[in-house]
Amino acid sequence: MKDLSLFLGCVIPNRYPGIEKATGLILDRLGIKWSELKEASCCPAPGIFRSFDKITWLTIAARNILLAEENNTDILTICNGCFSSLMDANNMLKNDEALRNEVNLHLKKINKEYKGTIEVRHIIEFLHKEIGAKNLNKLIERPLDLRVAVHYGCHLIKPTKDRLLGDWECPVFFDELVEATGAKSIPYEGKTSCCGAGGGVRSAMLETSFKMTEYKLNMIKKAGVDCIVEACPFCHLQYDAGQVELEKAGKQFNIAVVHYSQLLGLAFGFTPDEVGLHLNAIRNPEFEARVAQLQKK
Ligand code: 9S8
Ligand code: 9S8
Ligand code: COM
Repeated sequence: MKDLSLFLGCVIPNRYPGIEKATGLILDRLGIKWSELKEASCCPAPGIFRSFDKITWLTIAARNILLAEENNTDILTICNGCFSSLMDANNMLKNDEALRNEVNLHLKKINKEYKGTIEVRHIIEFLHKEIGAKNLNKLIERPLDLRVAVHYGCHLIKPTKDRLLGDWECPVFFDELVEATGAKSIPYEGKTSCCGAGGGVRSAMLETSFKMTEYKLNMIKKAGVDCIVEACPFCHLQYDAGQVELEKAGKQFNIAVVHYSQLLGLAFGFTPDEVGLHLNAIRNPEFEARVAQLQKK
């Protein structure tokens, strides 16, 4: 296995840098060799760029991928959208010579070439395949006996033919990793549906986007959980900042939103502040008190 270049994308550095910090903490704790992918740009976001112009999307993605090729590392993504763009672009370019040549013609203008020598990984898929839920569980010092609503997000599981992460109608790999921390994944209606942010919906149709988020939050609240766990900063933003927007319309949820890197960080004994939960718009004191209590055990 190659070392990893961590691809941050746009939302984490700009809105939730705590997720970056938490990811570094857990990778170090797991003894995984990684460094930040320097000079990377937007992946570019699949829901926006891929929908408008395929070659532009592919060329920008190829430039990001070749930065990792130059370091002889694989790419690790901690966002579903970044995973989708970089993984799909990598597959398309590896398997289609004509497309590769066309993209390389553009890259030649900056003296770069995409070769197709590395893999693109997503933190959930990576931990599940390379470490496994059972092994991860053995490393947990503070089992987090929490009730969790797992949100997969669209791009982690769809399109199914390109993801190969398991049965997408009822995927379990993410739940298994969540349960490895000692938490319990609680079923809820609409679990694999969209948070409302992606595919350009948040940018183009804000009202529709919030309707989708409200539906998800209602179902999650009904399930009676301590927090939402996702693995995508865009979903994180939609659930966290979205609750603030919904509050303005008189709809109160007050549900803590936690990226998987942060959850695993808590299970390794790092404090909520150390994993960046203090940067969330929604801070649920009951949730944090519960975490503190579990960490003392
Ligand atoms: S980069 Fe630019 S907008 Fe974003 S975070 Fe994830 S998807 Fe890729
Ligand atoms: S769900 Fe539908 S498109 Fe997506 S992955 Fe993250 S943002 Fe939330
Ligand atoms: C969602 C990314 S994670 S995008 O909005 O579909 O591009």
